[in-house]
Amino acid sequence: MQISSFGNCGALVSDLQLASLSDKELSELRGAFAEYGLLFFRDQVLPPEEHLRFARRFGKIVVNKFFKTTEEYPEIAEVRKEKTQQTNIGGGWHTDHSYDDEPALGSILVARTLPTSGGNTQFTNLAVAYDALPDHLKKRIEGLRAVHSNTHLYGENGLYRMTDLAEQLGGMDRVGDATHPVVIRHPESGRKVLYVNPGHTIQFEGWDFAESRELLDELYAHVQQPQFTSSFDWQPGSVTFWDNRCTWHMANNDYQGQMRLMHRVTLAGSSLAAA
Ligand SMILES: O=C(O)CCC(=O)C(=O)O
Ligand SMILES: [Fe+2]
Repeated sequence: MQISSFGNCGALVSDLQLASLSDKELSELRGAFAEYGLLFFRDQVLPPEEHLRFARRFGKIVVNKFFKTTEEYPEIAEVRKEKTQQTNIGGGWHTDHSYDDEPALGSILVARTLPTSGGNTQFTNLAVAYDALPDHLKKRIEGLRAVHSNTHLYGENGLYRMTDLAEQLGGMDRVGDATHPVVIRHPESGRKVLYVNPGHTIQFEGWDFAESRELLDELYAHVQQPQFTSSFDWQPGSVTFWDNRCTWHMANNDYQGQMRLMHRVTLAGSSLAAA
């Protein structure tokens, strides 16, 4: 097993097959996951049963409340864009499930059908971005908590409900909010992480919306700088495993007229403690 850093965020793991990991490889992989928060794999043979088996070896699966699942495997969410659809899933920066009290540990995404070009996924690392924050911003966010929601996306009149993705979504009655510390201590790496994201964070607890917006925008501009980000070019057989506690991702929507289908399994996490 070889691990090399990938762009400015994440690592490419080679010389291993996720479907036949030894216990030793699994423990090395856990170490790499804690260190990088984002692992890329190429040339994997990972049919749905093996996708689920790998996920279960790593942790407990949690099912997304809104995406359709595959017919056969209710624990695999379909990230699907048909040729005729304009809108894609996850097309803006976000982290998965931060609106839950116990946000997902991570997501394992497997490429099933890819466009001939485009459809990269971009990532950014929130532990590195936190460390690089200017001191005045670190001071301003110390001790704050933020509200994370999905109502503005998946609720009645939510953003996604207004798009041509609507018929693919369920769970309108399952919307809800959670609050988390703005700077968390990562449960495995022990690092401080900036835990807000453009998709789900709506405001700081006890602040008004406009005031929150201003500071959130300042933090978001910092995190999106190229020195913290990578862009992954999917190939048949590619797999990505990201840590939702310390990364953001977004799926590029630059392949109109072509289909793209990914399978996602999400791992359950725990409540997040302030750093
Ligand atoms: O399709 C992608 O590349 C990522 C979509 C997404 O946000 C997700 O699967 O969580
Ligand atoms: Fe996502």
